[in-house]
Amino acid sequence: MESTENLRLLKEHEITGAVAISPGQGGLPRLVITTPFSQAEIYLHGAHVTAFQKNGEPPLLWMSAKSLFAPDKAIRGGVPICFPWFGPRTGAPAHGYARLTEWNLVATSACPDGRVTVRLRLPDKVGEAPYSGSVEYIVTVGSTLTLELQVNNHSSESVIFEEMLHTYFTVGDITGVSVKGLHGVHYLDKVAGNALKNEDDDVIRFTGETDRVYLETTHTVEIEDPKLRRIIRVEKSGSASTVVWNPWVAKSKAMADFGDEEFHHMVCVESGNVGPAQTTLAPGVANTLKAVLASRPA
Ligand code: TA6
Repeated sequence: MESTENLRLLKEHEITGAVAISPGQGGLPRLVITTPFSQAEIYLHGAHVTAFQKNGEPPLLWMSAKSLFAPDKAIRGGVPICFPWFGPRTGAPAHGYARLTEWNLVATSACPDGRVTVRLRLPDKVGEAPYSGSVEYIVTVGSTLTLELQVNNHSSESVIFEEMLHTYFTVGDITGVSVKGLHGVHYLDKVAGNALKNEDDDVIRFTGETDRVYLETTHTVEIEDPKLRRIIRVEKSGSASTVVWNPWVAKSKAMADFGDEEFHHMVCVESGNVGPAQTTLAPGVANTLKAVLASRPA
């Protein structure tokens, strides 16, 4: 629970009619963003965008009804920030510590065109990898949702890290969904022992657990959802890896914070730089991972 004083300081970033700040689920500080086009929610915990919905459309981001909202737990859904590593690590949290850390709220702003921008900064972690630079996350809410993860290496040493915007999208029925844009791209198939394969199909369809790390791709990906009659578009820059994931039956049952039947209504299409595409940042250099999430009627 945030202290009264901290909440008072946070509320200085409120913008009437655009940004409201209050305790959210689990008492965690939450920004509620309202624009003429959409609504969104961002928790300081993990700088986690937990909701984005365009007026008149179903939610674009998916959130598990069983997600926990606790300082030592990752939120299940929305856009978890995986940083500075992706995947499991012995003796350390899976997908890194960024999503388990309360980020600092740096600034909020409302643009004349109605879009709202929120800037957050990862506190330097004592004892963690030397990210003595600044890691900032800029979220822009409008008719689209733009996410930018900026890593600045202010140290005198190169830093090496992985990063992934692990985005969960709402779909009407996963068995009717197709994902386009990755034809011909090599991928590591994590449900086949990380076998290296080539995407031979024009579109990806889902008939079982799917967990693929597509390598060396800057492609825009589209998720076609006939049940919700919409197409979701994931455009990115500063990213060479795309992950596609649906846990299906067994993996869903194995996750306490994921409903057994929830896999029918979600798919992850994630944008980042992992594995062979991990980032090495020389001293004084910065880079930005950017994803623009959009949707249109189909
Ligand atoms: O991005 C897919 C993935 O790496 C899967 O292997 C699965 O572990 C998923 O992330 C969720 O990870 P989490 O640590 O959030 O349960």
